[in-house]
Amino acid sequence: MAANNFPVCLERFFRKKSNFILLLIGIGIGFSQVAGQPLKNQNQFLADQVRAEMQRSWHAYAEYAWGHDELCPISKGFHDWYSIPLFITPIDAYGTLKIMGFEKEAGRIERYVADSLSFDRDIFVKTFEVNIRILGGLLEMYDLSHDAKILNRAEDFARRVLPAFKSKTGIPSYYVNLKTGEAKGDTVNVAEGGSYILEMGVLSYFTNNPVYYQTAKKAERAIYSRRSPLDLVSQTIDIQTGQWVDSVSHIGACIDSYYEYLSKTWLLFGDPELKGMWDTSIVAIQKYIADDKSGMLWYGTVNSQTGKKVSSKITLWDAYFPALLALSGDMTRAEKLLQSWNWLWNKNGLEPMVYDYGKDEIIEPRYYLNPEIIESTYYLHHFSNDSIYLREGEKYFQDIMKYCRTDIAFCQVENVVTKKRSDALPSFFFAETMKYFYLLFSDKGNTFFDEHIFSTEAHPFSRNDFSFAEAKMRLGF
Ligand code: DMJ
Repeated sequence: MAANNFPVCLERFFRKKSNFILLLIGIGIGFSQVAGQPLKNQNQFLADQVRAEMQRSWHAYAEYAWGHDELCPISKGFHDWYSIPLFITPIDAYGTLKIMGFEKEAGRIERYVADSLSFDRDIFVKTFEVNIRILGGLLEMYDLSHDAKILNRAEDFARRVLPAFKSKTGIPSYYVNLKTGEAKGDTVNVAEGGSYILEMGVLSYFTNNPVYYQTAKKAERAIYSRRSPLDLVSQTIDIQTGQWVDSVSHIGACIDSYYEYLSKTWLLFGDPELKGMWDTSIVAIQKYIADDKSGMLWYGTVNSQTGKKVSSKITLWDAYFPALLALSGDMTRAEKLLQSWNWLWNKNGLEPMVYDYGKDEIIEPRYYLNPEIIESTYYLHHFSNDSIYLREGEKYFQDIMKYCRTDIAFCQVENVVTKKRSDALPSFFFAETMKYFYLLFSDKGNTFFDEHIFSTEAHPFSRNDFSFAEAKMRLGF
């Protein structure tokens, strides 16, 4: 009976136009729930998974390597950069733990830094590396905790690094001794010479002392003023004579964060001189270095004086550049370039350290858990809101889970083809790789992006904490 009457009911139902419209709306809502809801859950699930993996790896560090610079994730030992440990992994990891809500773990780091850590050490440290990891990490720690003791630590550390800048050009030496202030190493690459201005600017702002910013700015000017007539910098410079040691120019490893900081320093503090440097540089980069190869966009290496192409080798660090392009408003090139990187990642499931796009050949097959492709994926997802970036990021995460996960944490891979592993876990995995994965998948990611500028080591600084007018006075520009 009921079955026979059913079509009659339907006919009556559809005869009423309003009922029909209601039905269409219902189907629409149903569809959007079926299509939209699982996607949202999938991203939330991924964010939770990243968070759980961060916690697991952090606990492994705390159990096997506490107090030391890095965890050895296969042998369950530790590795120190110098004869005395500097607590590099915890300082780098702090912000990620805090952003993910691991208050207890972050609090333990904060207390150790405030009460027990000393930088009064007779060791020569790499000026660039300790600036981006230690000073950047301490400043992020202060920005998130507002603990005055942490700011004192950061300032104490910066004072120990400043003697490195006492060269004839103002570009810092490769090494500086944290106790004696002795500096050594007169040859540096442009990234090592010109990536201090963001951290030093933040410190100047917090301490109301322009000396940090001005010192770093002098180095920035020293490099920029030696650019070629084509407005291109070379890769390596002598910090005493100011002479270039080579004549290659590119946007990748060994130059990368110099460009990054021209743009980001302008965005965080509003110093127009930095904007001018960036605007001039990016025009030259697009004119001479951008390279279309078989429909794919890459950025190779050219001669800085002639602009002539000298190499099509790129490194996995170069994958930061789509993020920088997106940040400066060039989404067309940013998206095209990131698709080249995505293609390269998917050839092997992890990206090689050095690749020749001209020859389609892997030159260095290592993958060291680097964050740059994930960083760019996060930026591009933010600016485009295109879910393709979530799915590409998901693939990177799955591959890292598949090839780099150990029973206690994650490890580097010596060869992306054979997937041979090595017993090392760099601090930037905690500071950057996991942070960018989490922010990409998490609901928080979009707002967080708008509110912050990330350092080259992914230490975020809250834009609200820095007014342009105050910066002008405190930084002295
Ligand atoms: C990080 O330490 C920083 O991002 C640096 O600027 C270069 N890349 C490494 C991680 O790959």
